[in-house]
Amino acid sequence: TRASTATGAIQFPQGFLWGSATASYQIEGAVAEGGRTPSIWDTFSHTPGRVDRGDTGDVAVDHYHRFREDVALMAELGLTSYRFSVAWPRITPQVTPDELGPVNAEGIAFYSDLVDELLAHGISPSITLYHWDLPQALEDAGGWTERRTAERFAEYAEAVAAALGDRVPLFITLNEPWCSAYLGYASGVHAPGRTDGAAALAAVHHLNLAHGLATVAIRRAAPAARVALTLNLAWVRPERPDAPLDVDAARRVDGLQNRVFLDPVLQGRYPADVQADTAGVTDWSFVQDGDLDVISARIDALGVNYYTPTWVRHWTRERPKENADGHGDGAATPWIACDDVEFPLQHGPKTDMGWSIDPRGLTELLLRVAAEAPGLELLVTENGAAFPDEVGPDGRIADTDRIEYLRGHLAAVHAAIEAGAPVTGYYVWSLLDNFEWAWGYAKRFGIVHVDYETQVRTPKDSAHFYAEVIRHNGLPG
Ligand code: PNW
Repeated sequence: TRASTATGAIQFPQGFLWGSATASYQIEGAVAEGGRTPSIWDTFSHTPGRVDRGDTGDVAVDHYHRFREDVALMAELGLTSYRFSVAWPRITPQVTPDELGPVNAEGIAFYSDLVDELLAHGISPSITLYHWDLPQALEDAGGWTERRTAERFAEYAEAVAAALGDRVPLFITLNEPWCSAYLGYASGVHAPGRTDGAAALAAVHHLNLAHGLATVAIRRAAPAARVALTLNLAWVRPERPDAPLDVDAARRVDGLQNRVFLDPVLQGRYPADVQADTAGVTDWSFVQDGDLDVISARIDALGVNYYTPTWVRHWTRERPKENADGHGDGAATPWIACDDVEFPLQHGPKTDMGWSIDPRGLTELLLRVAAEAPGLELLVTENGAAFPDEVGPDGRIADTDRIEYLRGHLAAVHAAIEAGAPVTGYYVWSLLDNFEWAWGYAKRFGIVHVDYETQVRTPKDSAHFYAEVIRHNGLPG
């Protein structure tokens, strides 16, 4: 049955999940409460020079104390699902590389109360188990370069699933392992701030392994729950499709961003070209017998995060590298063995991140994954835009640019569904303005404005727009 009506309105399938997403360190604050110990983001944000203006998540938007107010807001907007992450250091604050340590009842209680509050408002919780707040004690022993981190992660995931799995229908193991591995260990713009390509590739594998081990552990602890993985896949385009060197650059970027995560999970193997391209950096001896069987454990859904397309071009030393992705230049790059690749600047509209706006990429990515993993359910677990807010004299925030961004990308999701991609939900990033990692509070992604002095929440026009979308289960014609 077609999902569109004849009037030009766009109608989503019945039961489509309408959500918004957040992450623990970006919103919770209360970093020293409830028995929580430091994560790598506490250490990183408190290291001078790492985060814009020295911002930290110490207070953030105080969600730890205001979660009931925030759930009431979600209910007002009509959200049917909410994706949030659990802070690992709240759950097992004493974890060491060799031992998980005791499960902290206060940590479990916070998330249990949040889950109950959501369910009481008819909102379905989707839990991300790792959105980048690794316990610092594990980083001190090597972090994701260390195999034992993956083993401890699976035990932590099992503890959360055992405590909440009776009420939580979906667990997402990892959020964007691309960021954790390459921004954390190669370019160093995210915690723990290391700049070592070999370490980053070891991190890629141990994150994949962590996902696989956790998938098995969650199924054991919570047989009724579904398990997913969220990737930030890139729609990679060669700037000159007829230039073989641009096409080869696109192949390598696609390998490092997409296939090094998709192939092991979906097919149980690492892409041979990526292993060959990076042979000068690492011998991949961190991959042990049996690992790929674990990593390819069946998942119930794949989460796709999409913000912007990735245009690539072969680079020669005649002029400075262009750097439209914000990562390609400088001494440290996340792009291993891609010294001859640049990210050409694009014309056209951009968000406050400098990310160009092109909803086609979202359609293309969803269709690609649908073709590669026939029948696998897909979720858009993040999509959204940062724009500077103009608070009007009446206190209203008329973020028409964000509304247009969302409208275009919702149409793109719908186009993918029409073309056969089994997409069952969409989560706006983000519910609230929050701590935007290396950018601190300078970038605002929320559909709800937060005054960082008073912690007052004000729904922007985009929140009202989204509420209308949810009410209609689609976009009015
Ligand atoms: C994602 N990059 O992060 C995260 O999942 C969110 O926590 C974050 O707030 C959101 O997107 C907006 O940035 C990314 O630099 C952070 O390529 C940085 C990059 C990509 C994703």
